[in-house]
Amino acid sequence: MYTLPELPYDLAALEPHYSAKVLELHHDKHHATYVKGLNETLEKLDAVRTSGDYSSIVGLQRTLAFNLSGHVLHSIFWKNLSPEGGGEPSGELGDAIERDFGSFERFKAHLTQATTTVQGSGWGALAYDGYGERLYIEQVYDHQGNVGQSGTPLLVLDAWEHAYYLQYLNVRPDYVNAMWNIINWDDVAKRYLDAKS
Ligand code: MN3
Repeated sequence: MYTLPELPYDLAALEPHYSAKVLELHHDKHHATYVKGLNETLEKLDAVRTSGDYSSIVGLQRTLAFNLSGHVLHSIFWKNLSPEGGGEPSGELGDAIERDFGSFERFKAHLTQATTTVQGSGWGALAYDGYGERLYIEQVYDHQGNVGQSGTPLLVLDAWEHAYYLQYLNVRPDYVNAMWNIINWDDVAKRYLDAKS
């Protein structure tokens, strides 16, 4: 059984950049729905294996990928944010961003654009490719589309309307620009070092 993780800060901790009401709905309703859907899908797949009737397999595999990826992305997203966040990464992560994107400013512009221009619902993400041993940016459709198989997500930005509409209305760029003030670079750097090793 998968469970909904607790937020690592109070609901109002990310204000004014991310409102308590949006955070509450996003975590307690949306993320919780993916966890519930994930557990239900695993139960259904268990029943399929027991019965030997695989007629529903295609839909269930898609639903599994959607809910599992949704759960993983949101679990990372909450920890990628902090009331003490913002600024720029230093150390090995800062060096790798300069190496693979040219500069922090170019990386920031690229990830901002990838997140704000997602068609429909999706995410922008900084990921580490363990095969090429380098960082790259993903533009994710829904929770699981348009991604390579080798990427470990390090920093993820939710571009679904439920992530910002109540606070930023239709202006997705304002939401993405505000998020840079609360990025927890210590968490991103830890994920980078873990992914490398
Ligand atoms: Mn979301």
